[in-house]
Amino acid sequence: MKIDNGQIQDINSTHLKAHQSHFDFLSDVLTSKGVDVNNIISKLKDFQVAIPSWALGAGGTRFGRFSFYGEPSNLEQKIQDIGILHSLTQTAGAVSLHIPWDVPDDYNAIKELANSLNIKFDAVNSNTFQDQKNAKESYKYGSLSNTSKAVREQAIQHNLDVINIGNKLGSKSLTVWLADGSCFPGQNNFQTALQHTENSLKEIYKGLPNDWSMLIEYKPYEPNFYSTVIQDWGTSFMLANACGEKAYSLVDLGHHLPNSNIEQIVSILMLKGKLGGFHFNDSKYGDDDLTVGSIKPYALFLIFNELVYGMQNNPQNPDLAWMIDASHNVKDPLEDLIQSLEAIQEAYAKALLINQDDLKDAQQNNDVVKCQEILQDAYRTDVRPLLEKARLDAGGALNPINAYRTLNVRNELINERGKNTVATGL
Ligand SMILES: [Mn+2]
Repeated sequence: MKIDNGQIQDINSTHLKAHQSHFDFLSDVLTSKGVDVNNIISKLKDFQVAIPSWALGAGGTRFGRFSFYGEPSNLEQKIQDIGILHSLTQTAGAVSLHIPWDVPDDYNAIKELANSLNIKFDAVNSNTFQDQKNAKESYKYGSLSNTSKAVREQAIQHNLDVINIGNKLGSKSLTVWLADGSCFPGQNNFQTALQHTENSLKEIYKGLPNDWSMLIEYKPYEPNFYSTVIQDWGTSFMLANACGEKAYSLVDLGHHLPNSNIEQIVSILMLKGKLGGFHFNDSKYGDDDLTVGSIKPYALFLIFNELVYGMQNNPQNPDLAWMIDASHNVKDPLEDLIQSLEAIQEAYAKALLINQDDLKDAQQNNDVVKCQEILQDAYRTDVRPLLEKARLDAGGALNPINAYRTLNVRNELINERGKNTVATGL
């Protein structure tokens, strides 16, 4: 299924008048405060978030999985789904492939399809957290950190293969997330495990093309429950430094212990020029992979404040690879992703409202109350008309969820694909 622009324009026409009056009002208010509204809209239009190839089907838990009808059963259909998201939201202009779940059969055909839908290939993700069919060695006790050289070599080779696959598609970065760690005290020697991991990453780094970057993700626990080799941003930062200038840390919002100050982590990594990628989701208890902004929208806003500050003040930090890394147990995956994209844009727009000069003055004068007023004035502004305007100008839907439902997208997909399709992934 492909949504054409005429269908979106038809649906938009019924909401245009309401949008215009909301936008005019907000635009007047913001302009009177000295905000450059057009600049914010143009930044929102430029902000594209990659959709991972594993997020188009229903997610599961270790207790089970409830499938969602009409799921994409191959890479072509997954890219078509991202095309639907992108045509409605105009903010999902990239796909992040997981290897080996989504290895293309025909590279040219996949590239052409993505190109026709305006979708780029973002970071490619390796998988050494599962054993693959016919694999010689097992990752049961770790991959890049394993005590066995043969296992480490197999895991290194897999990452090199992933780089090759990504290179054929135009990707420019490799994301490494390791499940390596231990479930019980004494199982691992912490130092040996880290040393093996560092050496293995250096081997992968040697195979990285010059214009590529390597993104090192961290996570404190799960699937191992006593220790994780790359448990936190400090470990990821150390490893990135050890590998070289093309290696960076990747922050996944769900990969922190409760109440971690993620905005501070983001800020420090950008100061050091080492924040390379970012995975969006939300959580209440652990790595819950819930819809972005559904639980802690204010924390998301504070994180975006630091991201915006870093993008404006830290030329030493590269452009970031943005991706949604969420799972959908009970929602239509496409509707869930639309809600996440909206929440990301909303937090970004609010962060862009902050007058950084005023904030700096207030900080300089230790005017704590004023600092909070500046942040919360931005946070309390309903920026949705700005998001609508950015989508409208780019050819997207004023209200993507409404358009998705009006166009009966899920029913169309079920008619095309049937009820019992299953997407590859977890
Ligand atoms: Mn992630």
